[in-house]
Amino acid sequence: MTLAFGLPTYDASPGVHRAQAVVDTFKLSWEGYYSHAFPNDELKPVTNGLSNSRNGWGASAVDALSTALIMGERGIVNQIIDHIPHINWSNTPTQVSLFETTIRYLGGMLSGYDLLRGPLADLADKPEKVDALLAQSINLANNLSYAFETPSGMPWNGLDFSTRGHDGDTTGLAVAGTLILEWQRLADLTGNKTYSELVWKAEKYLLSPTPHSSEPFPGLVGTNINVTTGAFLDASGGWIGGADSFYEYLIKTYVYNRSYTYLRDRWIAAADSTIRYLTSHPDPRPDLTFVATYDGTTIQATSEHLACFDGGNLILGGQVLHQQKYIDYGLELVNGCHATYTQTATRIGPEIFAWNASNVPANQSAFFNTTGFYITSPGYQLRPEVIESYYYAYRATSDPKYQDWAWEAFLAINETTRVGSGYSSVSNVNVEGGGNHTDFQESFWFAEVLKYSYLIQAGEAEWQVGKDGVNEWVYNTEAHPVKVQG
Ligand code: DMJ
Repeated sequence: MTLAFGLPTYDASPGVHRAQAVVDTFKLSWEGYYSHAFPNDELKPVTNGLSNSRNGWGASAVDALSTALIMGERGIVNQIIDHIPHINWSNTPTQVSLFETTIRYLGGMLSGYDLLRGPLADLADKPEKVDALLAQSINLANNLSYAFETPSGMPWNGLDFSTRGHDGDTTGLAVAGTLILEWQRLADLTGNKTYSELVWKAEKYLLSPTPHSSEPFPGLVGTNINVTTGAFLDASGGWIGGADSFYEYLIKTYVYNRSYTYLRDRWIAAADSTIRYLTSHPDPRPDLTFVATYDGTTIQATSEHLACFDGGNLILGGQVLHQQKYIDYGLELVNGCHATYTQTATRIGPEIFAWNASNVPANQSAFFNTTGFYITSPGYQLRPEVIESYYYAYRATSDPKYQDWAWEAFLAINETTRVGSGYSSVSNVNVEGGGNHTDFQESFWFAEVLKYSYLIQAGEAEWQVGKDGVNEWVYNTEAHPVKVQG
């Protein structure tokens, strides 16, 4: 086996060799980041430079914690938990995103705390560093809390900590709808209900949307929201970026606490409407199923890498609710997203794709006729969603085909994105080599791509998604496992 450059030469048999290969990639990525960029946010692997796109609080380190824990990488775990007590959450020169800060930093620390207070307690060299994970979660949430001081309680997303300013009167569905899991967990761990009251006040506007026209299909709502009134500003959306994780958290927060039946029921409405109204098959490839987007009741034949979490989310819902129809539909979506990977030059799927037969670019008509889609944004930013859905598909079916698909994607990503001191986003998945290495290693490379690539090959553990719909842990949208309440 070698990880010096390019394709690792592992034994391709399933199981331990593959899992170890992913661990080796994680360690190599960590060493590059730790040598050249820690404690900044991201590594720029081509130039051995650094970046602070997430406020300079060490996003890659905090995002890597739960993966290092699950992989049992004790040395890395302790490097990260030694760092976290030194983060000053009140001080940053750049705008703070409530959404990104919640899912990466708050989610990362709470997950680390849950794992280190629970099944992985022996990985922490100093117990006081574990206590600091919760203390720092409280510090962070206290600094973020003024986001909710709006006339409606619907939060601003872009925050300026130095002036207590904000970025305007419009927020997004994914922003407001991807807070309940992390902030509820914080409330449950601390006993301080203020954290949960803030996010539930905002969530209620999303569960009972106004105006009526902003819910063009039962359970499927618009994307932009007025912060002053809590009302939706449009009726456009889908399972795409800007909206996606609102739907994801309906079922995941129900998994966290089964008393939230109204979240379950809104997820069922959204899932049923998706099956009924958004299901789409490309003309040249009727065997493939994609989920369309909508503008009101007008359907658009376009989707994204980001949306490819939807198959996994449908499968999770189907398992938890014991409804095979959602599992079957989710598996169809997983198959569609798999086709976006296997038919490109790099065997990695593009950022955005479409299948509107009357709008195919002339230079992609042959590609469209074979593949069933054309590419409208060709980059790959080390995103996890396709492998994430393979993971849920494998947990639901135990079919080793999904382990093979994840391994093939891992090898393709390794071959195309491995450069310099780490792994880089690339400009074009449909040319040999991926076009240019755009010199950026996202923190979710550590949190998500490597975690799901590992988990699907790894053995049973209490944090694995249940094969029978019963889960002890639930993964937030950044793949940080949160201990369920029951
Ligand atoms: C991650 O931050 C999360 O998965 C989020 O839900 C969507 N975007 C990235 C990964 O693509």
